[in-house]
Amino acid sequence: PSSVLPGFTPWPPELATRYRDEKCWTGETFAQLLSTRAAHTPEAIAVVDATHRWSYAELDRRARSLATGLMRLGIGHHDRVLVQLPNRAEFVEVIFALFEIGALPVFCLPAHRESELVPIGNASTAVAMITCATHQRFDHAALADTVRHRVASLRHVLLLTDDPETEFAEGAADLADYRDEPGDMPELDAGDVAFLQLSGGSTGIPKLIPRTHDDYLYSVRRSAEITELGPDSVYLATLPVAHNFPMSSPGILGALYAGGTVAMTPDPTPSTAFAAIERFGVTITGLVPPLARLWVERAEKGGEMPDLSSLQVVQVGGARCPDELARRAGPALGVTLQQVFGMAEGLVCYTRLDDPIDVVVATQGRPMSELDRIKIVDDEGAEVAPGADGNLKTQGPYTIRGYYDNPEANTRSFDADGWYSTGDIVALRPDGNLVVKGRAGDWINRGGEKVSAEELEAHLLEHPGIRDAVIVGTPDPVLGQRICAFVQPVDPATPPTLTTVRSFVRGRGIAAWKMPDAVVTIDEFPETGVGKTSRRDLRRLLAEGQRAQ
Ligand code: J2J
Repeated sequence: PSSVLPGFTPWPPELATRYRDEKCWTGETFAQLLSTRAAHTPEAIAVVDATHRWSYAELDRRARSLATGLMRLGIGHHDRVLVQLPNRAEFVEVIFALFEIGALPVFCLPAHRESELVPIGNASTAVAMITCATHQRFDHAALADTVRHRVASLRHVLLLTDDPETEFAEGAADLADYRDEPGDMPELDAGDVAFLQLSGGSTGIPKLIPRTHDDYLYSVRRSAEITELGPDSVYLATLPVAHNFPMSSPGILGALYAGGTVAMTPDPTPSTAFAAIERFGVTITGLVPPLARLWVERAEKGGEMPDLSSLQVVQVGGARCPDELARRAGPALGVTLQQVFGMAEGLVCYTRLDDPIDVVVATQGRPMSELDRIKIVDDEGAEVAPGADGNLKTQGPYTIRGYYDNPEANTRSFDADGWYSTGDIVALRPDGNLVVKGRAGDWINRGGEKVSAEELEAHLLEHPGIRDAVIVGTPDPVLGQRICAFVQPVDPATPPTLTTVRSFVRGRGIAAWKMPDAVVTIDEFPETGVGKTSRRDLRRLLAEGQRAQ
């Protein structure tokens, strides 16, 4: 099948030709990548976790086996499938099974709950959901059942379980029952969409990011080159692997591209992750700044500790890494630090492994491709003076030209010439490296997890004791930003407390990282002086007031 996915915005033909001529887009699909590796180094270890150790041949056979079972269920080309799995070997098996048949994984996070999963399921008109029965004592089978009832298109729920005796709700089946004898796989086009990634901090209709085999494999290949991956590399998936960063920068796909090994850990804290590093001989991993701080502090403390000597590179990204932390990280962990500034929509910047320490400590690096284009503009769209702060826009061989089936979001984020507005405020140094200064958009970056102010406000407005609410990101030494809820109570005599607000929003089924960190009661919201109150101005005002305290 070679039809174009409806709702996908392709690159203009002349650019597509250029990206092919320049050998960015090579025409290889993910399924071909895996089968090539399996043919060349069948015995090499592709994936390990606490209980699995699969060679490339084994992974390839498993992926085709599951693909065959999924086809038996009627899942096929372009069908969207919600995938909500923690960091375990089966994640790789499942996504490659879907890649084999041209079905599109929609990458959900284990922390997502029904408030996220239902809109994602509906926006993608998903036909199936693949999740685990339980994870960290949470009943994902029950969650999937709720999602199935609220997403009309969802026909199948497949559950990964460690216990073959488990009984599921009606309409759910054991994933293991679909591991069939591998059959023939369809021919696929590398220009086709391979999966849908999620954009951080979306409000309303989720912004789904369609990535093609061609464009994504290019970003994976360049990332693997820049991080110098090879057959001896062992990448530890520390962050939730559905995130774009551990998936592709270079992430698990980079490790597989290079013929190396993917190691999975479900728990990123030093006690578990350090043991995994020793056990699997991990050479590289990626962290968000708060996690990097935990690791650095644990390593600096010294004492009895697993052997980390295999570790060569630690990447930090997803949120701004404080210079002070960047300076300590390399020596503390005995590694080369690499800063990564990327986005699921495309553009990824890296400091290079041989960059001077000043660049590694104080910048978020430079685009990975010669063909990436960036410009930094003021609020009127004019390019700023060299070195000045401005809004970052980008386009290039692996940056999308539009969200999936979302004209409204596309009007906001993409201009007629195909420039994507990242929402990031950055400055370009004379040496070509970018420094991330902040966000123009209304979402909060809480240690790498993105939270839409508007989305959380909408939840709070449902609270019977809250008349109005404004969510603001306030500075936090560890997380970068924390979530502060300004609330105007219905009855000032009994204002809602942090505990009651948190339990209320938790009850609404949202990801735990979106919980407010603080609640500030306010009698009246300040006017912003432009007549009608703009919530964006209001947020800015409250944030400034909070900072001044
Ligand atoms: C400051 N802000 C950063 C950084 C991302 C690699 C690495 C990260 C992501 C990611 C990714 C930052 N310093 N080093 O997809 O492939 C903020 C910016 C950006 C947004 C994107 C990858 N690294 N950010 O974090 O799609 O605001 O991707 O626009 O989740 O995170 O978020 P996301």
